[in-house]
Amino acid sequence: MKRRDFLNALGLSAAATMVPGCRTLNSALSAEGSRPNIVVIYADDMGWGDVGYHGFKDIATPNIDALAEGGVEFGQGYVSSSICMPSRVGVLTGVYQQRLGMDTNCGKGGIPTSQPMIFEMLRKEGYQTASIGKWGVAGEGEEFRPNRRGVDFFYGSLWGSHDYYKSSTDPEDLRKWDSPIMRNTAIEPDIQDSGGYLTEMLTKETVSFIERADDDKPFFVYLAHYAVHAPWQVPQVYMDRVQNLDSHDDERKLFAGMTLAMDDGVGAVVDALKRKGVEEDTLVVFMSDNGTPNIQGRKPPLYKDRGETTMSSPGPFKGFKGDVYEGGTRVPFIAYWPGVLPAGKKYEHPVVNLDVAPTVMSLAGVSRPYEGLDFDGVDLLPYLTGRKSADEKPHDVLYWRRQENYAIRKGDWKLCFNPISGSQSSRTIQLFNIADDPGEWKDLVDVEPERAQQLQDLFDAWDSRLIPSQSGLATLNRNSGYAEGNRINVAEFNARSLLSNGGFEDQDSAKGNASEPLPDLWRLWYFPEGPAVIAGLTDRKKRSGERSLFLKCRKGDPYYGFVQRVPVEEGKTYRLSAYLINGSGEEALTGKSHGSLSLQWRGRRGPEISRVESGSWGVGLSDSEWQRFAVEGKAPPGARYCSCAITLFSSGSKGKGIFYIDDCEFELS
Ligand SMILES: [Ca+2]
Ligand SMILES: [Ca+2]
Repeated sequence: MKRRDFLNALGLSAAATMVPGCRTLNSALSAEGSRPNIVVIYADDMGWGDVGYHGFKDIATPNIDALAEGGVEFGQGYVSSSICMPSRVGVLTGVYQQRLGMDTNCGKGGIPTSQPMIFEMLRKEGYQTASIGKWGVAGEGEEFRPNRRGVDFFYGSLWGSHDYYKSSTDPEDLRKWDSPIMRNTAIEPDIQDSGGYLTEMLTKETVSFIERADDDKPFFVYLAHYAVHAPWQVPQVYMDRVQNLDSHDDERKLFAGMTLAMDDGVGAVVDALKRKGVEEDTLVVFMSDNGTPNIQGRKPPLYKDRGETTMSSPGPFKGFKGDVYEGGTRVPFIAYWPGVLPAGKKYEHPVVNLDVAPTVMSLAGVSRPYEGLDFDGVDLLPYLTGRKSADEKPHDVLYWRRQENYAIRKGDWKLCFNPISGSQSSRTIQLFNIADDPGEWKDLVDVEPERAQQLQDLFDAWDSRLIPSQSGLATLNRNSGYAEGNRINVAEFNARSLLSNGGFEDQDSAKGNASEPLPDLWRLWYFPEGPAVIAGLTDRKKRSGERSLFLKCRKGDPYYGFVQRVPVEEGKTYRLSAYLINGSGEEALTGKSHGSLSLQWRGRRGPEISRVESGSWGVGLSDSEWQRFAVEGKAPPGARYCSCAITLFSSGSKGKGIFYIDDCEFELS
């Protein structure tokens, strides 16, 4: 591209806008008649409170802090997903990963080859490209491997996270924690052979790539550190250097050691740019792929409470990795380019990792992908250099969706639903004002019902157009009838009973052993695993609506029933009730079979704490009148879940052993 065309492509006139105290952007771009180099450093599982420049004193990140001081820090920098793989798909394509069917971590599929990755686009524009560290978007086929996706130099592992001291040389160990370290397509010797530490090895390879990069062509390096993801491993040399930090516990200090090793690497990369004389010709982006995980450390309890600083820190935010709360999605995010981007600027409008690819591609003179979907992110440079006015925002709306979790942010308002956030799921749709309450501790959904509904509709308009997930997991709460006028009523949804569909009018409720059901829908669960339980929806006997659920008690099957796990609050009293009726004539439940309704209290993980059971029912069950059974109990200290169970011990039923259930309810008493 001729220089004039290139500048036009960037939207720069000959008299470009001056950035106070900076070179003009076009003088920087044209000084050597070449395009800038680009370094994107993507940390793993680093939370908002894990960098010094956010004001945290129990962590040491002098080199990352120096990037913020010498560049632009984003006060509201988001990732498009709060877990590894989808976040990486977003940053490496500039497209909402859900539009490519990649909403969640999975080993299936891959970034469609019809959608160019940043490497493929930059290579076509004459860049030398490197991907160092965690690839993490591997997919099943060879066509998804880095060297097939525009990467000139690859060093790292194809799959998820990695042991820092060990690797395998067996190509079959692809998805293990010690998966092979690859140099392009060849497997490297074991890490344990060299006594290396993976964080340092990635730094060394990045520095080496920069040193040997051809001076005639710009380079692009994507450095995807495994740090600071588990496992919790760090050499003593780093621990010695963090001894003086004022940490609230040893595990936070260990985490600080791991972080310091990565921070050293950031410094080494910037030093390499300086030594090569290209620091002012290089855009450096630093960010994390998602926020603080909810499972941290070695000391029980491994599952942490919202707002708790453990090893990694979510700072002031609620939420963890995996959630759509700010603690999962708002991350450290910096753009550094001395002389071009202002130094020490704090940019406060929301931005997202999807902006990285369009920003980088604009520097290469490309405004949209050659094929496939257009960018959802935007070129941030006009916003950062003052070519756009200060009140113009890069994004009107941002969206998040992973399986059943979703969120939308428009202006300062954010609507979100976190039903699959482990033991701290939310069963209602929530509304927060992020400007007043960035931590999302004050739910305003009842205060601003119209605003909540507008955001829900806006979300559904976007979400209903998404394609199915390549993971094969269905998104159970997608409003796919939105275009036909179906609307989810937020107030009605939030007012629903603790467990819905106890009347069994919905086919989903009869699915056996559903792996991760919505927390508020009855599901069939049976023990032991094995031959399919004989149960299902029927209209033969019903108390309400069109259907009830029948269970057939086979001789020899020791135990089965109908169970649902529901989040509960300790100290509150709950009541489970259900209507039951026996089968008639030959199909009736007979013999010694007996069952009960029970409330089984459970903590975050692990065994039951205690239970309460209703009186036993069985052969006395009427075959002509529906009978109501109920059990009530107070959630004991430590209870986070209640398993609501209608179970039957089936020893010795002489008939066909069928009984029916309808109109189950679980409610606050
Ligand atoms: Ca991650
Ligand atoms: Ca019914």
